Amino acid sequence: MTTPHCRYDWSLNEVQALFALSFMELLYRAHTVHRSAFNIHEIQLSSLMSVKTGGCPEDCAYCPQSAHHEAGLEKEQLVELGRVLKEAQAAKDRGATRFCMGAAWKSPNARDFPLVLEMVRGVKELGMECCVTLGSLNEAQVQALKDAGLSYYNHNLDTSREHYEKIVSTRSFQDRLDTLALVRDAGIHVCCGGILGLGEAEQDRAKLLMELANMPSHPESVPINLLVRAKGTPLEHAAEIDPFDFVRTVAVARILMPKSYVRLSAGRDKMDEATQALCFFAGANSIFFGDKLLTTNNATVDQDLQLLARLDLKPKETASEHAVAEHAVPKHAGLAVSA
Ligand code: SAM
Ligand code: DTB
Ligand code: SF4
Repeated sequence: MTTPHCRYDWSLNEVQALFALSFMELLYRAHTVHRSAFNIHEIQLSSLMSVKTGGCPEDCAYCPQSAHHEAGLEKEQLVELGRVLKEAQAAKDRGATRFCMGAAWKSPNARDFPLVLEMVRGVKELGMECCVTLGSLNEAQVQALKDAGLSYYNHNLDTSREHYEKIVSTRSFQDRLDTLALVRDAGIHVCCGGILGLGEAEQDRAKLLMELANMPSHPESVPINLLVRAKGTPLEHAAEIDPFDFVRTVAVARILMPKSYVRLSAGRDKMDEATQALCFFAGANSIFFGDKLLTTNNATVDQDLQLLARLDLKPKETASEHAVAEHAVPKHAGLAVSA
């Protein structure tokens, strides 16, 4: 494996030119980058659990957990620590190295936040990487998560800045960037990606990926979700996207962010296996593993184990705690280092 060069100054023209490559040329280039940075036979497995479901004050058009839509979900309280740890242990036993917990919040509240910190500590004690997604954070919350040992914070940009306004009105794209900056500056790994199938144009996909790739450091984890068209949401009847366009987006993500884990995320239960195989060839090297995502179904554990075996892929065995992405400017560039 050679060390691929990471860039942080991609122009929209350059990214659009990648999307415009012939499909075979794009896949060839993405796969070449992929094998220069990773073991192409390894797939990282993350398991998901919803620790606080439904009743969210935000109005994200795609989300069944928003209180603004009638998706038929019961609003639930924060789940108990014991249940979380039992699920995390079960996820570890079936081979997951990362446990991700999601809460349907605009931002964490003072009553529940200390309990989430307990969950983070508990998952870390099991020897797993821990990721949470809790909405917007302030500096004190970020520091508390860091002190609890949090490995990753998931906070998606979802789409381009321009298209974002058509999808969410209760927060701005800039709000998302602000939380991401706090998380990154605290030294917590960033998990940040998007959703395809929100009625966006190819240019919106290019802009989303450019936004991610031009951050001061590449998000260590980049989830690419295919919209789960949940009943009762405004996007319930959104048009299906061409699976090859999904593969293209994964390929461009791999080229722009050579050292990041690119996760083939929500939507796999409706994606045929050949498409998933193309995504793995194009550079996806992580999946959500477990029968359920947050509130909707995932591909099942049995299906996934069979798929991995048929593709000669194996689960990544150890948690990749160390950063994989490098920084545009070395983190301590300002400090004099004398020989
Ligand atoms: N409330 C927090 C937030 O939005 O930041 C965390 C939980 S939220 C469910 C986490 C992410 O799930 C969203 O940012 C979005 O990218 C993804 N998501 C939600 N509903 C989805 C759907 N129907 N299909 C695909 N991805 C979805
Ligand atoms: C991400 O990018 N996808 C996950 C996770 N981060 C938190 C969520 C997918 C949710 C799919 C719809 C649901 O199950 O509610
Ligand atoms: Fe709430 Fe997150 Fe769903 Fe938006 S995506 S409605 S913030 S749970």
